[in-house]
Amino acid sequence: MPDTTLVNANIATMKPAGEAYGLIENGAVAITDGKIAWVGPVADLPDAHRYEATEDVEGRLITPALIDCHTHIVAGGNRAREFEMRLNGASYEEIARAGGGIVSTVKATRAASETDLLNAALLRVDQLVGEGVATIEIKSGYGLDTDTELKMLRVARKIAEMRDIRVQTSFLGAHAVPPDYADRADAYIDEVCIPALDAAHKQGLADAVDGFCEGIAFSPDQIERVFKRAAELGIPVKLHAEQLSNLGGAALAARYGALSADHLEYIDEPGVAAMGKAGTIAVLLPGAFYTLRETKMPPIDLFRQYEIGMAVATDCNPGSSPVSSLLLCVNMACTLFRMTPEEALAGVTREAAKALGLLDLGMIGAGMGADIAIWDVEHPSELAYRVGFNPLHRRLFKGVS
Ligand code: DI6
Ligand code: FE
Repeated sequence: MPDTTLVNANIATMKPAGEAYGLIENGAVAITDGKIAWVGPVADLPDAHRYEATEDVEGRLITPALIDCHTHIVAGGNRAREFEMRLNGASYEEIARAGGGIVSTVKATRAASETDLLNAALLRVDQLVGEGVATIEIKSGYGLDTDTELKMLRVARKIAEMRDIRVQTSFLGAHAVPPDYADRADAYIDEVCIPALDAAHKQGLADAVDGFCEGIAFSPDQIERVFKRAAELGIPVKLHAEQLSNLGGAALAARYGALSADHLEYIDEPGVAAMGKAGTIAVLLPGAFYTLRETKMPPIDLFRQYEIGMAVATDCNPGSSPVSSLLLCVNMACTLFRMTPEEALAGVTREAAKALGLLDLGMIGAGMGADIAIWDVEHPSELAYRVGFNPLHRRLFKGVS
């Protein structure tokens, strides 16, 4: 792999201390063997890196490549008709009776071939890659039977073979109670979810375990049974918690040392405190907030007060967040949640990496992976400020474009 040194860059290293964004003006980044070997002002560049192939980026902004740490990007079908029905006045019940909602995505995902699921997902993945994303998390959860959950996870792995992107999978068997187990959620957990998790683990398909802790999905007790098995298997956990109501899911996740608790509009202060103690990252999903026209904000000030790391992700899914632009989510995190542009950019880099347990990504520093985005902007606030604008100049994945 050729060694390269990028020079004449504004570098948002996203290191937490010091300058805002960890900004280095007129900087250089030296890349060796897919890793960052050195970063600092051009004037201080060591001779060893000065004689490598240098590339003048002409004052452009360099950031860590973006990380989308919460997606359901593998899914069958779409729910555009349902979106349209709702806007034509149909009620939620009417749509459900017409076979809509999450159940319709489960049906379509079960029916889809692996190739069809892959091709549909790649259209969305390519959008993200085109915006400088180099790592995505992908959940199962639209199968709700062992075969389809495994099929989704295999497709997620395949995406990492087909594109220059790193994929972290999450097993989300506890996403919804399938129609064949209506009113028998406990039986679903025991008979389907946990055996499917065991199978996914055995096949090396589950990097993490997720769940949906909500009145319309699973109770904290049911989620805890899944988390216990995850702990036995040595798999880290994360949780959709406090999206529509406060069931204490975030505190439960924190007790299991969760990497992240996600959504969190309805979290209370004890929940935030529990996350703080456990070092659990808050993953904020403004695309779902926007699509559902939610009005309750996640408590950003409490997260700041307890020094909770805040990540931002697309939640790309056919129902509550048909969003495949992470830059749009950065803007929405600022406009809808009042995060600062620096917090929002950290949310799709440094904090997103932590939410996935990938501690050698998300910052530009010696020893970190050389996943790098080069932008046609001068200052990082510009990445949060524009809507529907993609200023990506070039993306390096493991040091190579
Ligand atoms: N929370 C959500 O917003 C999505 N899943 C979840 O647990 C909804 C998924 C869908 O509607 O298809
Ligand atoms: Fe989600």
